[in-house]
Amino acid sequence: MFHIKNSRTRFGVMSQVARRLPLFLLLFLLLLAVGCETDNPQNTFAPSGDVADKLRDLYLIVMWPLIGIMVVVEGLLVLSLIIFRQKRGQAVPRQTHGNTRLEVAWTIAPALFLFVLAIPTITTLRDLATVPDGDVMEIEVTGRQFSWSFRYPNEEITTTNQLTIPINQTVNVTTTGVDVIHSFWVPKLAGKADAVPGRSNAMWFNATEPGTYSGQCAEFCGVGHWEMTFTVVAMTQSDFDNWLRDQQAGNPNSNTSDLTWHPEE
Ligand SMILES: [Cu+2]
Repeated sequence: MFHIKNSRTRFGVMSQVARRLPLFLLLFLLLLAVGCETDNPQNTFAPSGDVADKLRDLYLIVMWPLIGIMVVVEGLLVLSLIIFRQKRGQAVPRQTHGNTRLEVAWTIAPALFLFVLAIPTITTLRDLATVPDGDVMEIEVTGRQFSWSFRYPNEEITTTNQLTIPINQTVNVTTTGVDVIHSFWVPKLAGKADAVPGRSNAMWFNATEPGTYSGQCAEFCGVGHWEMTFTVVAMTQSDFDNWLRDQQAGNPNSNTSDLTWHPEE
């Protein structure tokens, strides 16, 4: 057992901790900075569609005030620890219990804050639940152990593990599963839609920039869950029309893009 014998050893331990503090802080900042990498193919902070944009905005609207609150609360806590710490030879201070006015205040303040936050949250939820007016491309998404199929009911084609769409086109996916619950997720484009056997969920999104977006099953669905990746390829309308014509003609070379996402690309 380790005993702190007297105040001298205690201060010795403290100064050792203090000496290593910069190293710990540096390590902490390094870990924090790693999270800022924006090239990640599934980075929700670098959205490429209107839905993912709205989700990121909502996240930031909530995040910044929360960081402010954390700094104030933690700052007051640390300041109190330093200012009111026990000093040598000091008598036990007057003990107080409860402060009605203060308690009412710190109950009402967070309630008000949550109420204010509810406004952008509900607005965003309503926006995302309503498919925008205009031309909508319907896609029937089916998740199975362990792949995805995408049926285009109006275009009468089906693809596997790759969903090709035109840019700036509202896409409405209807998801279902055939065996267990899966979840359709393309982080840079939209949120998640569970693919549940026996029922269907719907979600709309679009891609505002051409590109290949990596998606994956976001619901653990068995031993092959890790390989349930897919891509959404967004292309210009004319490229899409060509692709679609090839698909409908049954051209075997038309769907040549890799079916799974390769991180090294
Ligand atoms: Cu899965």
